[in-house]
Amino acid sequence: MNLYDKLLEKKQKGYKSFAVLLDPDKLDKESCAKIVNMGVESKIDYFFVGGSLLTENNLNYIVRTIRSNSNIPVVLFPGSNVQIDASANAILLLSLISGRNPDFLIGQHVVAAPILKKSKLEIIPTGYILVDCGKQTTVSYISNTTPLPHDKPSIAVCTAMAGEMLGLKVIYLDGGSGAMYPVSKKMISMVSKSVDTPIIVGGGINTPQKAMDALTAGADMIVIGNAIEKDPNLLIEVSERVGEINKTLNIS
Ligand code: 1GP
Repeated sequence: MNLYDKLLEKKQKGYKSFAVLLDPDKLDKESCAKIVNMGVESKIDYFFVGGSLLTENNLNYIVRTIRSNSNIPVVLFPGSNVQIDASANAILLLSLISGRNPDFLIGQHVVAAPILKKSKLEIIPTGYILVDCGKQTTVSYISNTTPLPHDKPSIAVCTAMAGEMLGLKVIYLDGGSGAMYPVSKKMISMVSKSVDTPIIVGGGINTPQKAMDALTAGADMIVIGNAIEKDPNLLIEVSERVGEINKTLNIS
């Protein structure tokens, strides 16, 4: 079963997933190995790899390190079309639908298409909604797009519905890396009720409580990057909390 079908099956059963985002620019060999080992121990669901702007040419090393030390799927979360590595398992093909910059809606994808076609990567078409979460983020600056207002969940709902109608398979609500606070519970809840796609939520989740808030509001998957780089033990705590929710559902 491919990753998307598995994710859909999990969603239908109410099962939650936890992805740890590794930003290749922020990790050295030692910290990468440490987080990968912790992810294996805690049985996290996915490693996401990527960043809005990569300067270190480290992507391939990170993907290989994860692949050779674990069976946890590696999903590319690319900031641009140069962040493709065929040795990963899948790629979120992000269309930045909260923005109005054609390059991030379709342009980058045109350039990436022939490379992706030749790869064996599973392509997961994703409607990426960037939400204002208290400060300007790299993704907002680099993509030259305005984030969706934090307190306007109805705009997020309409954006997610349009994305689903266009055929996007996943909706990703993102406050951006290192956001001051996460996407609101209200927005997550309203979006999750308005579309049938799996909902991924990330950006600014830095405590187990914030992770739980996003999941109980309706996220099918949460993504944490920055906070785990700062305190890798958060990976264990969040993983335990996600496991507790899933245990109550009595599914494998
Ligand atoms: C950013 O959703 C990811 O695109 C994760 O954000 O680094 O703030 O956890 P953080």
